[in-house]
Amino acid sequence: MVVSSSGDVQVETELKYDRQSELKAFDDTKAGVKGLVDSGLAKLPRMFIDDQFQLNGKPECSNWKFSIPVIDLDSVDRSARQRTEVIEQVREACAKWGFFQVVNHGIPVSVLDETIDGIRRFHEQDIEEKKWFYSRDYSKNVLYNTNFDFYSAPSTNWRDSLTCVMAPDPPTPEELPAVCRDIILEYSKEVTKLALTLFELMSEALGLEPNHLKNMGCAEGLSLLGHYYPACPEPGLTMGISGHADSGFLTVLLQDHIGGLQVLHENQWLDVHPIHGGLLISNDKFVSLYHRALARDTGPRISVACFLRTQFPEESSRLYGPIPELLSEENPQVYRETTIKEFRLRKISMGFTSHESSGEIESRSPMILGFNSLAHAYHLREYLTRPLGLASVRWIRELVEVHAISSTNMNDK
Ligand SMILES: O=C(O)CCC(=O)C(=O)O
Repeated sequence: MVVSSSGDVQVETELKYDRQSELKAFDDTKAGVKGLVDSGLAKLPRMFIDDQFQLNGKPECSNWKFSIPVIDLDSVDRSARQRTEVIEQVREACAKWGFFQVVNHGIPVSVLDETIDGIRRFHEQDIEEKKWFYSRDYSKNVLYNTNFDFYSAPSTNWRDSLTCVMAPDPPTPEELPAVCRDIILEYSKEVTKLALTLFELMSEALGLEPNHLKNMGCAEGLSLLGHYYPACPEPGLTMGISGHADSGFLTVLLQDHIGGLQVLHENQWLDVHPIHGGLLISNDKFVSLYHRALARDTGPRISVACFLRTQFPEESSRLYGPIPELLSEENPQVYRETTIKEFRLRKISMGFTSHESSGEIESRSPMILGFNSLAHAYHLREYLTRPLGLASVRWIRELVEVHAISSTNMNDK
């Protein structure tokens, strides 16, 4: 065929592009994004280019009008009055944002700094040492790779991650990478302690007994993800982590000073400026916030996400659904119950990028967008099969009523 216009050239190039082969060749190196950067690349390989981000990304949209709530946990055990004040702050932050920063949380800053350094050491060690951990077998407790949804996502994120499943069945110390073993064990203990405090506060914020969420098993499973985002030669073309909402009960996120994390609030992407010694808390109760991390031309950026989630055996027939104590005639059940297996399969098949790239967010009806934020609109579909029962029953009910789809989905067992 004679190519006579730039349009035709484009079509021809598209036809020739074999994404799966490019992915496979990259995956086979086991060197991750860090390996690419070390090889001295100046332009982004095609597999990383995120067309949707270029169209919709508007990366610099921080807005001074909003600031993410910062909650000081110092006074939580001082007096009943001070505890009540903190609980009220938690309730409001969870309901309005689904995301807040905590300071004076009890984890020494030296532990936070060493955790970041440990994750850096892992990713920056000799490739021959690191390769042993490279895997896509998520039945393993410890592994490293580039993107969990690597082969299914429409574009690859500029990020490598070390995954360590620390509870309920922790790896033996020897299974953890030697360069960060001690600090991963120590940080996991500290995060679990903090999570128990937060679950108490959240239970009380819901009007439940302090131990309610703990007794439901919310703090039994812990996965730690140590992300490494190398400096990117063309940060306007790709994402560090695509927009998503977390699927566990609670996430505790530690980030270094580089920045790049953004949350979607009232239809705007807001920068989450790092606070040294602070931790970000995101949860699935009230609102589960849509967030993402940009690729930056400075770096590496390091973050450590700890997901408190259920870890019952995948085959367990245990059903998760709305908390019975929160249901009433005024607040009837909106989500159907589901098993962990069903939920996981759905999450894996959706990946991160599918929501944005499919245009799902952009194509919401004006009514939904007007009703609340884009983040909420995104959650509508996911929540209907969400098993954890921690969502705001009242809010979801209203949203579902607006779209009159409640009964269809409730019956969709
Ligand atoms: O690196 C970050 O700041 C975000 C990480 C994140 O969103 C995740 O691990 O789910």
